[in-house]
Amino acid sequence: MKIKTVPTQPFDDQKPGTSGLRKKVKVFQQPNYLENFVQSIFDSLPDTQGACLVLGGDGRYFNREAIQIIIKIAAANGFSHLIIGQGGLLSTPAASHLIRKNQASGGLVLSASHNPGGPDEDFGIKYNVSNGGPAPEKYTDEFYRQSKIISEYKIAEIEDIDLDSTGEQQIETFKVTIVDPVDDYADLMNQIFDFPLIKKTIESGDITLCFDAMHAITGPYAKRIIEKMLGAKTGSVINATPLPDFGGGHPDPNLAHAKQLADLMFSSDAPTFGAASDGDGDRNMILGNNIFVTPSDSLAIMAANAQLIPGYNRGIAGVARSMPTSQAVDRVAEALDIACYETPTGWKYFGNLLDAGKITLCGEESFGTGSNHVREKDGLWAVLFWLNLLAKTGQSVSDIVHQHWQKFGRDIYSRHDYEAVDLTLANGIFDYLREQLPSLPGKNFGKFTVKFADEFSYQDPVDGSISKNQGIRIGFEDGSRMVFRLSGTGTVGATLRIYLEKFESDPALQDQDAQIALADLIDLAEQLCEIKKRTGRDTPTVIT
Ligand code: G16
Repeated sequence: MKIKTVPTQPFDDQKPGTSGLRKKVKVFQQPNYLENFVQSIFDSLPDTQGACLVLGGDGRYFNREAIQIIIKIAAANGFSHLIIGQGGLLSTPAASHLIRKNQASGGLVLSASHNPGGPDEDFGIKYNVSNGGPAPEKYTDEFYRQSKIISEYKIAEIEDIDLDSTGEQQIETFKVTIVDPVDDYADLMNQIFDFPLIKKTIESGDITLCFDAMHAITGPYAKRIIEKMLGAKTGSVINATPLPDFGGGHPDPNLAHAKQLADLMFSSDAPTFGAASDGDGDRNMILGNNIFVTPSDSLAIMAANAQLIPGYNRGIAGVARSMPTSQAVDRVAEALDIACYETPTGWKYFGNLLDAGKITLCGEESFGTGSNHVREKDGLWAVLFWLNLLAKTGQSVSDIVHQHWQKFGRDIYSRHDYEAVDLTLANGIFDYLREQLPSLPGKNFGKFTVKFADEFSYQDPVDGSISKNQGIRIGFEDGSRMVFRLSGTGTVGATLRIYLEKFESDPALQDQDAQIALADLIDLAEQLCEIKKRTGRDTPTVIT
């Protein structure tokens, strides 16, 4: 195989964010941009000689071209085996599973997750390590360091690989296996959940459902699993064909972006269950007939009911949530007498806890839930968990949620996002917040008295590594909390996130609209951070 060494210059903006490197497609299309980053990853790995790599993406614009380039760079860097999803497609959790199942040295997933796709939109690339999980910081720091000193990359001069036919293709000692993207993942789900029971309940009409794949990667997975294997009517999965631009939509499963589904679920024709997933299939949104389940509540409900699911019927070891996620799961952990860990935002922080067996379930407010079955959050897994729960209990989504609140209380929760904020303004807001932190504890703001105010820092209980500056937390004596963070996944300016939560133990007050229940806290957040005043905006870009 002929290998070409190409001289190159570093780019100064290849620092991975919360989940890999995300940029506009046009940035990735610059000569050598993708090549540099992939070579920087390979230069950071201890050994690529003879190694096996999993490769696939969410099908967004530039996916196929990027895959052909990566195949050639991988071959030139000594990888001997690539496992690629047919058509270049793999959901993030399916890629995680394939890495684990094949004991691959790692994987590259091409996705900008829930960000829009298309020639003028976003592309992304992330590396997952041999446990199937996102590369921890010590890796991503090294990728960035290499990207700043790179002077050449290696590329094999071979023909493009046929991505559309399953089976093996061999070029000298280099082997490419094209696999059906759904097969192995569907088998894994079948092992965890009670498929016969779910199927029976769906076929009897006790569960009616709509799953919105948002023209993204979960279309083929949901068609196979929900319609074919579990017997839901054809058409139960909507927007099921992955499109390079996601049909012009924003593949983010929340009430604002999955509007078609949200409108249906809050109408008089609502089925009993509704769900959606995102661009790369790791996020989920859960709805019932006229009810939306917040991701934080969903995690807590899963933890409280895990023993009803075959894959977890021997109990769960512990749980974890990202810091801005509501404290609902903490209450369940306390009742179950199991550990509950609070980690920074980013799925990579759950990896060590899962590997060490300290936790079984984990989740984030950003529509991510998962377990030890893979090392990524998993959208369809969460949907199947809920379907199994509905089938097993015979209850509606609304009944399950209200019973949970009655037992544990409700953590009323909302997140306000301000997108594309000018970077200098955003930094000014954070400087202003930081200045106030030392003087806040003990201060009264109407009915709220500040209990603590700090900048979150995390020490990993397994390897002792420390991650600082992970968001500003202000907690109040009554258990309410607000958190301010800058997103690590946005691609334009800064995205400022304000997370608000309030605990309500009185069942008579639990059914309130979150924005109304949190109104005082929302006003106080503005008083403390001045985002509206400083940016001149009157409302958040997105409220979830
Ligand atoms: C990624 C990470 C998540 C994180 C989310 C939002 O999700 O994997 O752990 O919660 O981004 O991060 P941020 O608040 O920094 O934008 P995804 O689905 O985009 O890969």
